[in-house]
Amino acid sequence: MRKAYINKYWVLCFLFPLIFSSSAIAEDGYEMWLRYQPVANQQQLKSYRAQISQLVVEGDSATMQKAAAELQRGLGSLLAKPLASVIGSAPASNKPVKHALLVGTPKNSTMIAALGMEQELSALGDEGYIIANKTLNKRLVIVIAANTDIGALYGSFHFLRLLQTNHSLQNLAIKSAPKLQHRVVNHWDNLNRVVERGYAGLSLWDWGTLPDYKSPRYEDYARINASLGINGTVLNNVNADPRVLSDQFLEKIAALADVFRPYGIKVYLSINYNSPRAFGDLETADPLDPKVQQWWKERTKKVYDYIPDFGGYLVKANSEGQPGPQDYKRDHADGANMLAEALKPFGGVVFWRAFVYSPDIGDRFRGSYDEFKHLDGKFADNVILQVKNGPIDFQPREPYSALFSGMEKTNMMMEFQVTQEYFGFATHLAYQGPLFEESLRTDTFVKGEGSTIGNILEGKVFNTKHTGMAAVINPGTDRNWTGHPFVQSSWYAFGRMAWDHEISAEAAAEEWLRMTFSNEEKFIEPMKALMLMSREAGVNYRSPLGLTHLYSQGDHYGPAPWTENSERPDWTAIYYHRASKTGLGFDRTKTGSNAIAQYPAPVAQLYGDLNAVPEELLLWFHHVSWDHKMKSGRTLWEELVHKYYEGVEQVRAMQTTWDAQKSYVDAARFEQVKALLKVQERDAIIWRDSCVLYFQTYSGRAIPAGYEQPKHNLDYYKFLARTRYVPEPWHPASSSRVLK
Ligand code: BDP
Repeated sequence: MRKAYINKYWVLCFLFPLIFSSSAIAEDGYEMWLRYQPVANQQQLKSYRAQISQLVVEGDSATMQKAAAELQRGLGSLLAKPLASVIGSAPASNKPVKHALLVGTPKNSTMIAALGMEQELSALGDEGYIIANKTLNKRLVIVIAANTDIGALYGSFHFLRLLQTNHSLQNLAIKSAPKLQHRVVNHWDNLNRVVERGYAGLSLWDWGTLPDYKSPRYEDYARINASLGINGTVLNNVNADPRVLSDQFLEKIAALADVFRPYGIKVYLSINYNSPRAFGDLETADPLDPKVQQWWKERTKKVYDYIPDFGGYLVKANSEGQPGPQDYKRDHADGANMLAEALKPFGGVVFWRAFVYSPDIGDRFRGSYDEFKHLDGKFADNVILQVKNGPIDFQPREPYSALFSGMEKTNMMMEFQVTQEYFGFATHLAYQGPLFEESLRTDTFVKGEGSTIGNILEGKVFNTKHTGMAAVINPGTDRNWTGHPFVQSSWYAFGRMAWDHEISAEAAAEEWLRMTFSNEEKFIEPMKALMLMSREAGVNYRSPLGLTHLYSQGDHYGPAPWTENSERPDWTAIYYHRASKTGLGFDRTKTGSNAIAQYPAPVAQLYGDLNAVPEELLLWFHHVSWDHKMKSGRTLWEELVHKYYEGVEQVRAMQTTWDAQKSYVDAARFEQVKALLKVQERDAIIWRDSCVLYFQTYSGRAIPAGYEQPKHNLDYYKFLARTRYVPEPWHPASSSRVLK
């Protein structure tokens, strides 16, 4: 008796608070931003409950079933009570109960049809939706209406977001449609499940157990992406294994495509250009050879036999040792168009990567523009050039890739990187939203003011047929998908900006924080500031003022500005910073490589003028004297030191901010982020001291008084770099690193 009483007592006193107080729940980050925790603000909860009395989802397609399931799961949990629901085949009447939430399309829902929304919906296309308060048969209702089922699913996720972020449900008049067509995530997953530049465990795709076992993670992965409106996924690494097109793999890939399909996500594959040879079928992969063309037509048909709605191929050709059309003296357009022709009958597209820089070019900055500019207008209309945001390679800050303003007659899409290859892997906190925003809002002036990268991508500036945005993401078997919990935020921001490139980094950060952690204002404001500062902090302690690529070859984690030997000069660090006794930086003006001539005149003028170029890009374009006066009044040397020290101070400020959030965050995630910020502080100091001491050997100037002096000498930091832990088993640098 007594024992039973005690048990009940324990349940009431201890388990209940554990279940209902979000800060006390042990969370592992698996749910990402789809946590659907009960609305904490009691007044808000009451009003939501009053405004949503019943869920009516008409239409019984797989997609509508997913929308219904997500709403039931999400609303049931947010409102902390099961919701009365009518799901599936359309109710005969159009008399909803008061405060019903109606979800559907005019085609599959009698109630939505009765509202006569066709006109309003017509401008929103195949993926857009409306969320609005309406009156139907004198009853107040909320509708989520779209032209298609997938639009209704996107609207459902948006509606859940409104509650998750404590948005009012009154005067709702939301109309939303994506600004870009192809909103794609790229996985750099090898078929042996090692993820290139991944840092969050093994590949999600368990090829060994597919197609028979479909891990529940596959569907959760689809939910996460669909909640952002992502509609494509490239499953495998751009350094592609040809086996991915074999029947054995296609059967497995088809099983994944089946899971993703109801969520509107198409599967794409990275292909190896030499596949006809690798399969042992042909001696050549020359795109102008009819046998090669036929081979690709047949293989592509096979792909569509397995996956009828297959999206297309992503291709890294003639880049970093990958095969491509140039091996047969053909150009990139020949190569891409051959694949485009094979895909065309099925509606597929080619994402052809512009990340190409041949070893014999003088300035790598110029590389991909010089490769592709003369091919403008030569690509088939189902080829889309996938261009990294900057001319080099996902550096903490880059000026924009001149291809965006240079290729007027070519479909182009953006390639961003969410995985933090150059940003401290999954160890450092570095929200990438500000980088994406900066890039998308950059004005190229190519057709006058307002020719921003975002508008170019949208097809507003050059009027191209296909539009899109891709990001290299890093999810793996780590329970929280991304390693560092905050890498999730960059995935989130990417997805939101792929939907609407005008969404700000700040808005995306706020939504993510509210959904991922807490709606408490006292938490949101400081944490938003922390996130918005985190990218700049990473720039400051790594490569301020337009320095770039101060890494050793292969290992992109720690500092190695002294790297001077490699197979290629542009795989060293000294190639990029060009430090000398007189100054620092890469002259890309007329007196140097003249790469600035690749930009439209207003941009070339701005970047080419030593006194006008934005200081954060200074050393990208100019070799600058150590005594050059900066806007702050400091010399270049003093400013450089200042920035490196500022970066470390920013990490310390991030630590202080985080420490103050203990009461708003569950213990597991709180302690994890706290510990990782400690590592980040340690690494930031290593970056700062390595770089300042190294550049000092050229500047010959002292670290100004008032800054804490490095604890060790330069040799110490060089040794650290040689013995560093590199969590990349795929990369030669991690095994062949030797003590010399
Ligand atoms: C670089 C990475 C390399 C990728 C390459 C690419 O270091 O691992 O294969 O980009 O984008 O950033 O193809």
